[in-house]
Amino acid sequence: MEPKMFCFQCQETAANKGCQFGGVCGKKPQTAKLQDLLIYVTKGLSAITTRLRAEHQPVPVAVDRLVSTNLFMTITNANFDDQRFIDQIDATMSCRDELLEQLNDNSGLTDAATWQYRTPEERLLKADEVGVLATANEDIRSLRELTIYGLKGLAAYNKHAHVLGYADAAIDAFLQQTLAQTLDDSLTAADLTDLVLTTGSYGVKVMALLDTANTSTYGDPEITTVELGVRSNPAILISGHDLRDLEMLLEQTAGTGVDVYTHSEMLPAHYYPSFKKYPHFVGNYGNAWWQQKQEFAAFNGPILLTTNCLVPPDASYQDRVYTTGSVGFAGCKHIPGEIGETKDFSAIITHAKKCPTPTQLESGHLVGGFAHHQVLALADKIVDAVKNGAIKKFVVMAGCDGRSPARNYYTDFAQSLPQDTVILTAGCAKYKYNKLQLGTIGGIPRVLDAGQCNDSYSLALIALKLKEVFELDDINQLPIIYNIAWYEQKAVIVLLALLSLGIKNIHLGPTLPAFLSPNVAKVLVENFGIASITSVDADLQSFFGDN
Ligand code: SF4
Ligand code: SF3
Repeated sequence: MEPKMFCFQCQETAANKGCQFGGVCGKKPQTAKLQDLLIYVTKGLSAITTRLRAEHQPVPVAVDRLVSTNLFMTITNANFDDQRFIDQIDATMSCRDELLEQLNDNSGLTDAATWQYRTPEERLLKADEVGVLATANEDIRSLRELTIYGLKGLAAYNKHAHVLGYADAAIDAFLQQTLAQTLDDSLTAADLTDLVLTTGSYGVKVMALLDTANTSTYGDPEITTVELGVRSNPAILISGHDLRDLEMLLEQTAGTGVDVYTHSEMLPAHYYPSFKKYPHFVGNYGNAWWQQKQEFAAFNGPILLTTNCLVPPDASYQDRVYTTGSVGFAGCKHIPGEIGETKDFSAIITHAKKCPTPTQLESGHLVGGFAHHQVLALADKIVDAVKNGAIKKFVVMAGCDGRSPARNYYTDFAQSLPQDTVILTAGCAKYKYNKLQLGTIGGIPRVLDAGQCNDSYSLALIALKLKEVFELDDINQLPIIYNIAWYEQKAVIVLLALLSLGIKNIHLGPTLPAFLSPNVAKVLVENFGIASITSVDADLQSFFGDN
């Protein structure tokens, strides 16, 4: 059968090679092609903005936001709505054409910067030509896509910072310049490898920017107990990563009798002081994104998806799913609102009032809030525990969760760790072990949750602080093991950021990315000691030896 699409950007790609007939995630071939085309015209726009900057001409902030939004929309499980992609392609092309007029020198521009279409058929024909497989050389393709996926993660975090009014012109310029360079056939594999590593260093910068945006706006995360049970009011479930959307929703639901619960990556919102003032902000409902079909059905009330991960909803609850921001699904109601605008959540609040209360899934609570500020406040206690041998090792288990049964490895691994180890986590990967009751060491929980995947930045800051306290020359001398679970492209930028900080011997699972060609994988193994996971026993042996 003739392939209908090609996408290999996430960990669940078909046969760990590529989705060719429809996405494992539910993405349709037509949607995949429109995403390819959106990326292509965004590269063209970026080629023009990069040249404008070289000519010392200004690039409007709205264009920086557009580029980040476009990349964000193509992240796994963000947007499945073809019309949204068509509108975005058209908006990007008209912005591109307007800026093209302003160039002093428009010679030798790439096709992506000038291409036009007249009919939907022409649009689809172009989409067929510009996908991942347009790069014939498998190593160049691998490095280009590794860069682009890193940039997608970077763009997502950048957009979250933009939403809160924080931007760094150098990050936007780098993002656009690098995106444009993925079209440059003169770059060698060595040039592209450098680009991958530089992308990682900008990953650190963007996570730092978002950390500043989040903590300046909502306060520093602090140790917090989060309820897992339900109350008896109608309620809204909010998922994804966008804290500004949560803030607007909490303000608009205050006093309405409608409660608000978090799902998946929104759980860490409870750790921020600013959100604690809302008595109707109840707790967390459910687990990581991939269990949403059962959990959204049981929630009974409306659900607001602010970012990935959205699973194409079942008909039984689709009318209760609302999307906003970069998320979309044809048939689900989309709540509009540009950066800086106040969104109107009245429709979802009215809807909630007509719904039964949530069905209780579990009871008890979780404890989290161990981002850098809180952990550094506990530094003396932690350093003493390391010095007196109560804590022998830290294990960074950040990243994403996913539906593959192979990921039970992470539950088993966490459970089998020696009692004198502490897990440092961030991202939805935590749901594999955050309800295990792994106990405490001298009052310090054995699972320290820093927050969302972008809060992996906190884990890096904690490592750097420990390096300073223990007066080490090399971050790799610390008693820290890295066993990262990846799924989508935000985990790619987290991984590249860790590499750029010089961290070596990271284990990555449950499989190595399909987009790493054998040669590119070899470079990562030889230069950074990256390894895939094997079995719990074998990995524990390799990390801990016979101790
Ligand atoms: Fe396949 Fe993942 Fe791409 Fe979806 S995002 S089409 S599952 S590779
Ligand atoms: Fe999870 Fe989608 Fe990546 Fe922010 S919600 S970590 S997978």
